[in-house]
Amino acid sequence: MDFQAALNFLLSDDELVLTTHVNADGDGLGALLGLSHWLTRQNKKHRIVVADEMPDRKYRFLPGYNRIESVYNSGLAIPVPRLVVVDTTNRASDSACDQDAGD
Ligand SMILES: [Mn+2]
Repeated sequence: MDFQAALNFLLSDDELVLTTHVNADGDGLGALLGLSHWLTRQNKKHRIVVADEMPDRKYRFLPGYNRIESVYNSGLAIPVPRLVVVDTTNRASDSACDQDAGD
């Protein structure tokens, strides 16, 4: 996906769900929250979701940490019109989106 295609994807009218790999670490959370900050400035509706119970509280100083939602063991099926997975070299099935794997 080239830059313009990525920009078009991010700025579409659909709500975005942002996530990262399990055991979210500083680079994953930083990428999530940095993207979230930019999307907020674009008035772009989005959610930040992780598969972990919650990210390590040592990262709670990061702006936007309180906006992170957990789907850990919730069985929660959230609508995902558009998904952005950051900081992963693995398949998306290793991230929060595997909660609905097979659907
Ligand atoms: Mn990472």
